[in-house]
Amino acid sequence: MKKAFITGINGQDGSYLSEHLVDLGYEVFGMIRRHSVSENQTYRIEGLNNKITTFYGDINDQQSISNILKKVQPDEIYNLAAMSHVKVSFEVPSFTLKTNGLGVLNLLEAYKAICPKAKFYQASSSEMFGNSIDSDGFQRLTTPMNPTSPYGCAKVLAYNLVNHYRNAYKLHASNGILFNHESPRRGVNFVTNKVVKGAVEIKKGLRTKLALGNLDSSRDWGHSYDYVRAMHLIINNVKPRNWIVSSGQNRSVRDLCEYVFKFLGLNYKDYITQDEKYLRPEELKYLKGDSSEIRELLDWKPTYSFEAMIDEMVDSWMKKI
Ligand code: G4F
Repeated sequence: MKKAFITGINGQDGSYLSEHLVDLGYEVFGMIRRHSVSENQTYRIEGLNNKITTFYGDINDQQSISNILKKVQPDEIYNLAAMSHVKVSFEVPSFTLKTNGLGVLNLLEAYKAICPKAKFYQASSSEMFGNSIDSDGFQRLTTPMNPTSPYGCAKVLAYNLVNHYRNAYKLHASNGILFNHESPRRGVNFVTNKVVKGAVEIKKGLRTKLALGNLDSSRDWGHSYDYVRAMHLIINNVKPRNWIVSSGQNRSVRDLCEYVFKFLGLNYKDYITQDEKYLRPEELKYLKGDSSEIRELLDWKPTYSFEAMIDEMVDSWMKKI
């Protein structure tokens, strides 16, 4: 039985990845950062309670990582732990750099010292590209990285550390550069789930307006379920390397609002307002990823369209509210 260790196991991606690996017959271990509201921490992985093993730890706490790796001796390490909100990273830049940058260094050091034969996956992000776009309108591995947020800067640091540790110490370490990916398990302060939840509340007469920030930015949105399957393919490729995972299509936040409200029989223009507090000091305006390599070489393809994903999210909120 192969052993997988996942940091950030209780997040959106961690929960889908755990389910996928349990289904594939893995023994799954995960690290959870202590939080004052304990029930908020594990609701995404409650269904897996007796199928996975979790430990308290923190990517900023070298000792906790080393202790867990010594106990588990994993075959595969998935680093999904991060301060994942781009807007919040402007407010806590130092914490973001520590966690998303130096935290990865802590993990790489422990991995190199304790279980160097394991394979390593780093959750890299399309936020690293900032506003660089190739002339054909796509971002790919060769697109320059010009991050536009503390979050993006920290992810570039981690990306380079993974490349360096792979080259210097011959570790099987890979970066998956994932474009935005969503699901009903997405945090409600990310724009997709915020819009879906807000629109359902409006539909049910619980509110009359929804305030957003920039409606003109475009994102390449896929489903987390599809993207965690890519993580497993990436870590199991014979040769460690970097990959792009994306849908290859993009839509603006305005398009998202239009689709969600229309689905509910509403016109978004009657309900969406703009509030400066949701604007970012520097905005990443446009993301569209070229994932042709992973499709051709690892036979990965998404099962969800944008519409199917949003419909699932709407359905989930209609049942919950
Ligand atoms: O949903 P978002 O907050 O996602 P963002 O910033 O693109 O980051 C996500 O994707 C990255 C991959 O590129 C990940 F690395 C990262 O961890 C995270 O998963 O915002 C999407 C867009 C932005 O342009 C933002 O300015 O939506 C715009 N937006 C407009 N109004 C809003 C809002 N975003 C949020 N969160 N809340 C709003 O009210």
